[in-house]
Amino acid sequence: MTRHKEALKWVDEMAAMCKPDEIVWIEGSDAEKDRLTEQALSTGELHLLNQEKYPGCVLHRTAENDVARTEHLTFICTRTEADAGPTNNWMDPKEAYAKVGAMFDGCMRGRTMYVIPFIMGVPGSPFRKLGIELTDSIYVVLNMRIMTRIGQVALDELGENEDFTKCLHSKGELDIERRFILQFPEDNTIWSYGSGYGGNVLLGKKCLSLRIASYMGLTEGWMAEHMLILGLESPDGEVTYIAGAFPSACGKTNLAMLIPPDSLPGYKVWTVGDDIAWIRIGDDGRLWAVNPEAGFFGVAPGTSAKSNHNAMLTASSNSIFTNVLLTPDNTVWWEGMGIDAPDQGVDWRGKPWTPKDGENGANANARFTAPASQCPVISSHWEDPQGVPISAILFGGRRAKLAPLIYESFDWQHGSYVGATMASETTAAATGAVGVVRRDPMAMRPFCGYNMARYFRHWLDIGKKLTNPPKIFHVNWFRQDENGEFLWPGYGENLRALDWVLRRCNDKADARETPIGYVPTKESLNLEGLDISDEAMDKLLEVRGDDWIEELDGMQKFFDQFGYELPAEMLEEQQALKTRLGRWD
Ligand code: SAT
Ligand code: MN
Repeated sequence: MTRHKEALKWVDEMAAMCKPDEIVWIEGSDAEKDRLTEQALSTGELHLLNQEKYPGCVLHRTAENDVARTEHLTFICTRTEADAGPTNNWMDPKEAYAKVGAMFDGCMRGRTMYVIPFIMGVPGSPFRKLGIELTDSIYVVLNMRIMTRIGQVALDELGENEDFTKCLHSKGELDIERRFILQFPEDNTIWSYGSGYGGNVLLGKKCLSLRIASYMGLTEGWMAEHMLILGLESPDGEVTYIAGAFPSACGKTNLAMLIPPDSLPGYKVWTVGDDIAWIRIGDDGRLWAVNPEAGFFGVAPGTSAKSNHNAMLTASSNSIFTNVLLTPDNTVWWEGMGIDAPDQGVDWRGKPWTPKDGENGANANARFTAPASQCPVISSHWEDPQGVPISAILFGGRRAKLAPLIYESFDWQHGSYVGATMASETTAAATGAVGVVRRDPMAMRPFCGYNMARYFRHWLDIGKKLTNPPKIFHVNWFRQDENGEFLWPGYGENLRALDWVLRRCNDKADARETPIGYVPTKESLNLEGLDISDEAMDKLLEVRGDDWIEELDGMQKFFDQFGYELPAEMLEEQQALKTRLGRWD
């Protein structure tokens, strides 16, 4: 337990509200993990997988109505609506505490409340943040154990009076009509009710490390971003760090663990993080990034030995699989795993399944939770308390049309505009329609804990303080031809774009200047050993003025909702792009 008076008082108060039968403080030991796993196996909450093939691995199925983040039930609860801004759902904190407090009242009767002290970031780092999550779900405890650093190590950091984020979670009745994910940035508090799925309930992840942390970053002068971090080692042995913001389920984990193709010898990619970066200005005027997480919560479907062998190896032991197919030999399978489907199995709903059913065996948003330390290419710097220095930032989304394979912005301000106006087709990571283009600035639309116009301001302000800013690029692996076929092979071949980034950072690659930024000349990309037609390359590097002029409308509409809060620099950039496009043919 702890001598932290405020923590003890808060746990008491929440227990008085939720009325659990029992309260258990999590210490983080292996014996405790075994005990909890046993218990969850005995109730069916977890299923033990084939321990020869998947040692230490278990399977969990969430409720059918609870398989992805529910953005429409996620609220930023600030005193004024303007502080949440037009891209967030807002609820008055008083109303939110009363409304959802009534749901929490007595919700843990007959259940145990687990108290999970946790650290986002590494122990002893000046940049780590502390939290305590109260939950009635063993699945949450075991996931938090992988994704964060929990138990005694966190209590040690908490001491008697360190700040911490108060995180309260209950599965409630798993009723979508009684489900709320509430962030109270001004109170450093998170309440999550009625869900048992990933991002809704592993409160250290999106809720703390992005929504609450983005607000902390605003007030404390740093940035919490939805970014992977990788180290790119070039043939001469030098490692350059790149951060990349992509919406959920757009390949961040794959890029962070990329395996270079044989035709590009000498390169190596080292993983620092696959989802979240906390970024600060170093004494050297550069940006330095840490990964606050300790594990990966990766999308299973589409992950294969071919697309991401490192992820397959990372998740082959001590991992939790959620909503995948269970095979007759008691292992896991999902669509796009690169091996034939079993003749039969138990699908993510828990129902008998055969490939002939025509239905997916795994949910499209099925996940694996795996310890980062097991990643074969984890960077030796992934736990450096100061983080790693960032030389380039990538923004990217899924765009069938418009955005070329890669382009470089003119400078930080223009790069911030490129990030602010990025858009992507929606994926299965959140409930709702899939494949609809929506604006997703810096891939932070679902995760910004305050008014997004002020978030843009923050980006611009940070840039002004950098004497050595990273270059900012936009990438698009998902451009399609007229027949809807992807033009770019993706995966390991994405290294060719990273190689161009690296050489741009060292002034060693050509580009042509276009209205949207610097686009590679075909010759400046290393296409050695890649089987791709000239026409496909032309299409991939094409910038069509008319399409971009059309795009300006959507960008303007998006900006309009912010009114006077939108930084003038954004309109300046928008106008400058318009002018450049007008002059271009
Ligand atoms: O469910 S999570 O929010 O953790 C994953 C994602 O959507 O990126
Ligand atoms: Mn994510």
